[in-house]
Amino acid sequence: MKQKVVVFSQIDHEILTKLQQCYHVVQINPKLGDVNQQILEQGKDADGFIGAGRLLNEDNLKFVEQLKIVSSVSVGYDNYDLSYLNQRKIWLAHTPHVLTETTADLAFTLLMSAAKKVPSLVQWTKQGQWLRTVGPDQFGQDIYGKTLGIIGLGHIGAAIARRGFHGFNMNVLYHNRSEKMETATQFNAEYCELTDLLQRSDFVVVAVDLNHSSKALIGEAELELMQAHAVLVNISRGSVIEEQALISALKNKTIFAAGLDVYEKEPLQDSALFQLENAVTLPHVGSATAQTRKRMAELAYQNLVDALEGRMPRYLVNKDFN
Ligand code: 8YV
Repeated sequence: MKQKVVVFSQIDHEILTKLQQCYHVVQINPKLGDVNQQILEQGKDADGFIGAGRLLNEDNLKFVEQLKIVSSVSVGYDNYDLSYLNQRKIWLAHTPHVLTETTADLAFTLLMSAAKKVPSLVQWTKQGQWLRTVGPDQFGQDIYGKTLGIIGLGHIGAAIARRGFHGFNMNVLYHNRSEKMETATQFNAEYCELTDLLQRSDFVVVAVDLNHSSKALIGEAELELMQAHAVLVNISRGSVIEEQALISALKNKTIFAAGLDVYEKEPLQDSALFQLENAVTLPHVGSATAQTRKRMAELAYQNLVDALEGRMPRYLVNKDFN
C-alpha cells in the first residue's frame, strides 16, 4: 500500500506531480472548510506532511499515529511545536541555504525603498503631482558609507553584511547570541550589545530567528534608542518587533522609516501601518522568487522522501529526540 502524504499548503506543481506518482497524496484545501479540522482528520493515517505557513502543534496533530516527518518548505520553523514533535518522535525538516541570497536581496530592497521613500514617491509621480522639483519633505537618506547594524549574523545576516560592506562601503555592526569571529572578519563587522547597535546604526536590519529570546526583542525602549534618521528593516519574523511600539515610533517620526516583510499576525489586514507613508510593507516575500521557491520545494521533497524511505533527511531540525 502507498504511504500517505498530506500537503498542507500550496506547493510547486512539478513536486506535487512527483509526489502523486509515488504516494497517496491528500491536499489540505481552505475552500473545503476548517483547515485545522482537515489536518486533524487527514493526519490520522498520514506518513508524511509537506508544506509551509501553518501552525502545526498538539491541537491539530494529536491523532497522528504513524507520522514520520513534517517537511517544511521554509527555513524558519517557529510554526511548529518542536517539543511536541520530539515527544511524538516526528522528524521536522526545513530548507536552509537555498533562500539565503534572495532574502538578503529583499532586505536591501526594503532598506533602499524605505531610505529613499520609493513607494510614496512613485505614487506621487504617478498621481501627476510632480509639478516642480521635490522639497525637503521628500528627501531620503544616504546609504553609501553609512552604518549598518545587523541583528542576527546567521547565513542571511552574513549575506546582508556582505552586500553592505562590499556594495555600499558600509560600516557593519552586529549583535548575535554569541560572537561570530570568522564571519565578522570578512566584513570587518564589529560585535555590539543590542543597545549600542541601536544607538549607532543608520540602518538596523533584523535577521534573527524567532525563539524565546528574540520574541519582542525590539519594543518601545529599544526603538527610543534609534536615531531619528534611522531606518529599521525586518525580514525575520514579525514577533521580534512589538508592532504597536513600531507604529508609534513611525507615527511620531522618532525613526525615519521601516521596511517590513513580516508581521505579528499574517496576512496583515487593516493595519495602522497602511496609513503611514514611512512604513514600506511587503507581504512576506523574502523567499518568493520562482527560482528560490522551486529550490525550496525540491529540498523539502527530498527531505520528505528520505524520511519515508527510511533515510535520515539532510536538513533535519530535530536530530535527537531524546
Ligand atoms: C516563507 C520564510 O515564509 O522560509 C522561511 O522561513 O519565512 C519564507 O521563506 C516560507 O517559504 C513559507 O512560504
